Amino acid sequence: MLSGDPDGAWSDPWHDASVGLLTISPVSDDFTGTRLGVCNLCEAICGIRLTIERGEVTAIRGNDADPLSRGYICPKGVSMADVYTDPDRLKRPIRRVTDDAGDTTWVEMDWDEAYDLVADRLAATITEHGRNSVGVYLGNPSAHSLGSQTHGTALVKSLRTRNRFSASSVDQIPHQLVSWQLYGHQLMIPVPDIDRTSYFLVVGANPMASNGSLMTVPDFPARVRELKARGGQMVVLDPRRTETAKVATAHHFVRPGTDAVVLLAMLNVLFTDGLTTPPPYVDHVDRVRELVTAFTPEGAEAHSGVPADVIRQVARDFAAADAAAAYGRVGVSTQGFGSVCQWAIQCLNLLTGNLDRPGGVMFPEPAIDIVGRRIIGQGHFDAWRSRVRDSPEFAGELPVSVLREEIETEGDGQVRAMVTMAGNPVLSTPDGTSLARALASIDFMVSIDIYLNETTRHADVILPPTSALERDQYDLVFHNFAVRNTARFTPAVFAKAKGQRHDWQIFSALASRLQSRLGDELPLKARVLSWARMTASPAVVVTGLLLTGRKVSMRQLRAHPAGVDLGPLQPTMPARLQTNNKRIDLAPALLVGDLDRLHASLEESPSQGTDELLLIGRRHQQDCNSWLHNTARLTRGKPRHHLLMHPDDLVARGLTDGGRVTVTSRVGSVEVEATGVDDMMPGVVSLPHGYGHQVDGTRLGNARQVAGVSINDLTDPDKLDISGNAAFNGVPVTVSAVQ
Ligand SMILES: Nc1nc2c(c(=O)[nH]1)N[C@H]1C(S)=C(S)[C@@H](COP(=O)(O)OP(=O)(O)OC[C@H]3O[C@@H](n4cnc5c(=O)[nH]c(N)nc54)[C@H](O)[C@@H]3O)O[C@H]1N2
Ligand SMILES: Nc1nc2c(c(=O)[nH]1)N[C@H]1C(S)=C(S)[C@@H](COP(=O)(O)OP(=O)(O)OC[C@H]3O[C@@H](n4cnc5c(=O)[nH]c(N)nc54)[C@H](O)[C@@H]3O)O[C@H]1N2
Ligand code: SF4
Ligand SMILES: [Mo]
Repeated sequence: MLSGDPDGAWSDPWHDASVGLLTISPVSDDFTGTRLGVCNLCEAICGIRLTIERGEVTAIRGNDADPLSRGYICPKGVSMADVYTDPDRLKRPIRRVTDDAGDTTWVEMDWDEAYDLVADRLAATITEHGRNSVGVYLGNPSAHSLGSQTHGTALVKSLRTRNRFSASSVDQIPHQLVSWQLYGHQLMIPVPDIDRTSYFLVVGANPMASNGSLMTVPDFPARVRELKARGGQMVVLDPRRTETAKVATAHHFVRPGTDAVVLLAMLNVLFTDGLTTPPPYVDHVDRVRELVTAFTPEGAEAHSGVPADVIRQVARDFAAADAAAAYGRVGVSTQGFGSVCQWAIQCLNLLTGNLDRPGGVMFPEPAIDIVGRRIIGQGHFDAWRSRVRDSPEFAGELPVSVLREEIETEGDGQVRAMVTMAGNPVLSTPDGTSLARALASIDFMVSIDIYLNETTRHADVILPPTSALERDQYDLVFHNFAVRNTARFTPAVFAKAKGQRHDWQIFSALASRLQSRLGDELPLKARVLSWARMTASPAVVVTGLLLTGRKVSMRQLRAHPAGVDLGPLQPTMPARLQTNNKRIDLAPALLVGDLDRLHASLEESPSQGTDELLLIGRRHQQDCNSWLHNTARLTRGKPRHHLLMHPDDLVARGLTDGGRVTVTSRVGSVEVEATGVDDMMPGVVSLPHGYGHQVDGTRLGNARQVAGVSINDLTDPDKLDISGNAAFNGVPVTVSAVQ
């Protein structure tokens, strides 16, 4: 347990010991001046400068002195303080109480009472039904909170359940699987060296809106302008003419879900034209040559709609460029052949000598090397399978698409209690409405979240941690994907309010209570170590981890709160490879094996002339997955939840621009306004994810400003990539006028 007063701003003795004289204290209620902070809303991790008047944030700007973000900030960063001041944000634990009439109210409780209740219920479930009867789901902001990284995963591990789930399996598992297979570590994911490249191929990503992902690239717009100014090209493959496509030198429509054949056909062109120059530490190049002979540009055109000439030209230009970087993101990882796509993208970079080359794709060397030091494990696949569907795990997690059936199917190993942390799977995972039904039926659920949302409303107890401006931050994850090597530690701007807890304190308190209830399963030494780990603050953990890296110390970081520049990305291969033999197997059996499934799927292409359209997702600059819909600043203006479709597709169905339509898939149907735009590829429609906030006519605390519909009431939990990742893109739907 923690010693000291958990209500104090610095509650643990370790913290005070670590910071010494260089501590920047959180601002007091009457503080007027500026303070540096960091935006944790997306992967760009922009440094920000807050203007504070008498303790209130009056303006947020980008920090010009930040060596990575260089003064950039987007509209979400400007709104960061809106979350801090939001009266709907939860600050005390609440418990759901249902009266005899079935009406629900939420009652505040104190922390100790809440911790005890949660620990009692989880421990009782485990004692009665075994370890796997507790399911865990980690949402996206877990990756953006230091405390969650240092203490949250430890709590999850201590539960020792196989029913672990996260937003990763609706996002980037294909990248992780491919990196593990090729480079020996799931997070050894090369990033485009955008500042030095001359040819940037972007497949299924929209960094102009998303600010980049698995590529920490603040100020993407300026970096693209610079790329074009030095004569470089950016070529985009996307079924929508996106914000990124509009600033590209070329954009080509691709039929959703068919990128694998396009990318494999590009490899085919490299081989037939003799354009391959792989590095000496790569094996089985000839096997790849054989495998791609079946994928011709003409065949790819028939499936994807990308002209064969374009496929040839892109492959040739890519190989001829001084330095080229191929990059694919959510559009190509959340589809049926996500892993094949990511593999083909790596092959494109490797075969043209662009891996580990300045201007190609490179491996960042963060001050805390989460890969090389194995702070995060290498990865593994199929060490166990899900009970009902027999789906393999990856890196200790099962696909979240199987969660509903694991809760609803009776029997040994059934999930009877859930822990969710910083997530909203009811809106963010396939067939969310059915998942909501399952969560409503569960014996016990606890959510660690700052809002009452579509998911946490099913919890028995919600434990709300402090929000981002109240806690220390060091990006353990995103420095590993940054386009430049930098390091930055940002102390909390505001003191934790009385009666609040940091997320790491919540994890620590729950872990220790669970341990005492479940008995002394661990030997004394392990218990002492785990106590030390769980009671040391995140800042102390970071201080220690920085020591191991020897690139920069906590003292230096505290002296330079804008961040320390560690220079441009450098070649590190093959020394840094995490494979046993320090070589890359370009044709691993697991990925090659999936080509059979690809061939089979090409045989059964959908019949032409049907009424079917293919549904894809969409992100807007002012959205943040399913949250931030409670801030007026980010939600005003034209509604953006509409179904986008090509005007010809509207006309063909007798629909009018702006009219209400019913969109129906195998899984469900939604009613929404349709907008005709020729930015859509004909035959393709798009809805953003993270909407669909209306619940029984009442708005929850996370979204009083907007409603919309949830695209994940249409997406299909049966459609998975080989990695277990959900296939969100290319969902067959029909669209008709609302009757
Ligand atoms: N159809 C479709 N679905 C998608 C996607 C898509 O492209 N198409 N994208 C997918 C992707 S890439 C992702 S990452 C997922 C996201 O899926 P999730 O992670 O499940 O959902 P979020 O909307 O990010 O939910 C974040 C929750 O964390 C809470 N929160 C915010 N800050 C904190 C904090 O500091 N601590 C705690 N404890 N809670 C906090 C918010 O209140 C919110 O409830 O959605 C996926 N779903
Ligand atoms: N503003 C904002 N920024 C965000 C987020 C947010 O919600 N809002 N979320 C953050 C998160 S969690 C993530 S993971 C990142 C994601 O970052 P990105 O991947 O850059 O974002 P998306 O907008 O999902 O881009 C996916 C693109 O793929 C296209 N696409 C869809 N289907 C296909 C297909 O079959 N083939 C091809 N080639 N393209 C296809 C879509 O049209 C879209 O343009 O963004 C992060 N940043
Ligand atoms: S791009 Fe915007 S949301 Fe992302 S970190 Fe920067 S300011 Fe925050
Ligand atoms: Mo994501």
